[in-house]
Amino acid sequence: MSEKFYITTPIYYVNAEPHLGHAYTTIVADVLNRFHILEGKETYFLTGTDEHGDKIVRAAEGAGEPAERYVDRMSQMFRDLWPKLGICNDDFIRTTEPRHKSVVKKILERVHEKGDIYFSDYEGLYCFGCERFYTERELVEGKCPDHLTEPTMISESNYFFRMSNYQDWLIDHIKRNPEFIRPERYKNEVLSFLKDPLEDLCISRPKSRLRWGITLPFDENYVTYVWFDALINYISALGYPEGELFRRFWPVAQHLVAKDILKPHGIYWPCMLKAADIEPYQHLNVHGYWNVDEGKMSKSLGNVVKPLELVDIYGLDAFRYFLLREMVFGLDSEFSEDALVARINADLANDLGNLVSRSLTMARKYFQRESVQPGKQVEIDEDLKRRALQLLGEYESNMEKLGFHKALIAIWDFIGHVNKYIVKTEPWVLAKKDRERLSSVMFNIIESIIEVSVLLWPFMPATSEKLQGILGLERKGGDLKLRNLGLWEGLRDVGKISKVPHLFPRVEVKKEAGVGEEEEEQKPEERRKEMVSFEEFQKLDLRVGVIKEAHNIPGSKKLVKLLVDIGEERVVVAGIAGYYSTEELVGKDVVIVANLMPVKLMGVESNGMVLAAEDDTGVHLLTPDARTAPGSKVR
Ligand code: ME8
Repeated sequence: MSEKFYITTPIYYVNAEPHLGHAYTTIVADVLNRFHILEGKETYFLTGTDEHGDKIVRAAEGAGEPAERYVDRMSQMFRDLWPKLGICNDDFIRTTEPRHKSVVKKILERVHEKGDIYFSDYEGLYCFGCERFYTERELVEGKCPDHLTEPTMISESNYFFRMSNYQDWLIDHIKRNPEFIRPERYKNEVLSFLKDPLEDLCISRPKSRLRWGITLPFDENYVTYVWFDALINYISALGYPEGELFRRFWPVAQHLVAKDILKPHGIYWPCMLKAADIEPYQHLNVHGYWNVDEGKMSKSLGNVVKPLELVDIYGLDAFRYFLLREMVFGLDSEFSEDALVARINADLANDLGNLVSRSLTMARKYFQRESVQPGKQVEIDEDLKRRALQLLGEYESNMEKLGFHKALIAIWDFIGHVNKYIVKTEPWVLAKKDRERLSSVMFNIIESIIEVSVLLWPFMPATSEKLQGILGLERKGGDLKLRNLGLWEGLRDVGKISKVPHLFPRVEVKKEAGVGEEEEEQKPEERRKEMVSFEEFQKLDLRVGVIKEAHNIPGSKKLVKLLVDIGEERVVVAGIAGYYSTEELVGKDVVIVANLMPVKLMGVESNGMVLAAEDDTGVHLLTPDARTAPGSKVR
């Protein structure tokens, strides 16, 4: 029997349209799900919508619609969005569905029968935004820390869940299962919260105040608190208690949430499960926030980023790649369109785009499957194969640990090596004089591209499938498993190679300054400068150099710091960050102005200027057309 994997996203509130944050969590869940498919596992992926509670009632009133119609319409927006973001969820649950309501009632009955639910008078400070009571201690300057509003004093009789009964068990469980809540910072946050005695959880709302919810099975006059209702979706969707899906997938359940809902998932939910005699989930994976303009995205601030608008402009795979490459899982990230464009130009148009277009165009021209028949001797490039295997290992271990950005860095590192291999082996020269060797070289290149295409599938499914389609691979997308890689035998499936489309067009960057200096956009006739004498020209010391190191400059989107060997080592700052990745710059031959007055840019002293040409397609470094010794004079 194959191994299993079950991943969930939060079920999103339907009081507002989906935004970048919802898109990110759901895309991460999709990436994880696809990765486990590549590992050959049987997977299940659940998302959905959270539709009860005060907040929803108020949103429906605001929209002038009955709650039923409002939640149907809003939930459909989420459901419609996911396929447009390449999301392949197996189920979509709504808390207003009968299949969910009946499980909530079952759990309530069970916990009630056990004696873990009691009725009591309560007076407390209530935040309508969070839909929960706050203790004085939790408030910041008397206000709700999330909504920054003063809570309202409410006095009423309610039902309470004896969460405090499970505090010691939970502390022990977290300590014995260090990966239960991850990354570690969030585990520590929960443990630190558990240092103080847990208060029991108020799990009901009187119908006199709120009717929009699931009626308590043991008291007609109350509805269930929205969090107690919502968390149960993770098992109701699996058909708890008898469902086949529940039996198969619950033991391997993993939740994915942002840090805003750490407490309900890290504390309430495990205690609820324990009280209902259900095994706890396996992992709670917690990520940080996407911030905009240095603050959290929020409808009231008017800084909500709409995912589909970005996808329409930049394409789905570029968007998915950016989100996963840019955010370190667990930490916050600042969203900016400039950063997205820089990634598209450097990583996708340049590195991946170049590799794909040059190799597959050559493959189409020089190579078809017949060139490498099984049994025919090919010379495997051991260095490339070793790197490919190493990549496979790094990829798997990073993906398991939610280190998505590291997995992508490892793939791009490999792409850099394959690009170098092509430059070194010069297949276009071999095509004229050594067809045998050409077969071997193309074999190594195509095997590398097959590996890249498979590893990219979770992140960029359409691109991956397009690449595999060009190669005429018989098995595509998730059909190729990780265990098929590493053997370097994917070629057995390669068919007729088709025409190579342009995968990632470079995005034009408006108003970018020229290399090394700020320059206003000028009309061509204004660009022509005044004449200089030969003597004046000779004052310039132009040298050939080779880039030894390249580093991004923190806080700058445009500048990179280069260490250039021009016979001696020079630090040069260049405005090319949006056009080249640092990995790609290392090893490049360039021409520099070696006697330019030093200048400090973003705190780094630059001792020279790298020459580059700029047109509508971007900035291109000037390079001698044959290897020239570093330090050679340019005349
Ligand atoms: O909390 N950055 O629903 P919700 C990253 N219904 N992720 C973000 C984000 C941001 N700025 N903003 C939102 C609820 N998210 C409850 C959940 S589950 C049983 C009930 C994502 O619509 C992130 O996943 O407020 C966060 O946890 C979730 O949306 C909150 O969605």
